[in-house]
Amino acid sequence: MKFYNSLGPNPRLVRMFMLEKGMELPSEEVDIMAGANRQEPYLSANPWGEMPSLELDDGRVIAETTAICEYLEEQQPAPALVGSDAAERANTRMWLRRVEIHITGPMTDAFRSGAGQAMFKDRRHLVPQAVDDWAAIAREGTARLDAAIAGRDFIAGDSFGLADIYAYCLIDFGGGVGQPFDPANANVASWFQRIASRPSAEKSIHPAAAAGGMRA
Ligand SMILES: N[C@@H](CCC(=O)N[C@@H](CS)C(=O)NCC(=O)O)C(=O)O
Repeated sequence: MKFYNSLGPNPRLVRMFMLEKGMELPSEEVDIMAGANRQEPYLSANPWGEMPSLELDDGRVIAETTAICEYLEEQQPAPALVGSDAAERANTRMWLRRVEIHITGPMTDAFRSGAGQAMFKDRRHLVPQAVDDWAAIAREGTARLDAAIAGRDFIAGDSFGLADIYAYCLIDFGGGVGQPFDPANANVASWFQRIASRPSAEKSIHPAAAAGGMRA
């Protein structure tokens, strides 16, 4: 297998997942700041042009972070970060979708059309007039998450897993690009610190992140 790696919260979350699993894979760096992910040879591996992706030994390429993490979990089930039975896995997927639809999706759309506009203007259809609304939707989603996790340590229940890794890496990134979560969300704030204190949180930061002033 080969992991196509780069700066960014999405590759970071797969790195954090692998660190938690104790997995190490050969990797190839792709320079997203220079747009190498939008050119050959990367487009032959992943025509969608986004990072990260995982090339399997038979040449097939899996993209989308949660699909990559689920594949890695099937290769190495322990420790279970997606779930150890069908109900646990479904519960993780439910929380991943909730976080993505209500928080991280609108947050990253607001970033690309707002603070990240210079980088993304020739890469995506941007909607600058929607930036404030997307950011507001992400804030509302964070408040809903805050209420939902009252009384428990982790997003999907009693144990740490992929939903925590996914939400943490994206929310941490948001804080560095002008969309910090409101600390009045006390449950989210203590959950965030709980995940940040895991060694994998700092170890998963890309070496180029500091230069770009990013948590990614
Ligand atoms: N939904 C995708 C998101 C991938 C994504 O947006 N990756 C960013 C890096 S964090 C990227 O490739 N940015 C550069 C670009 O879009 O050109 C996933 O889960 O992998």
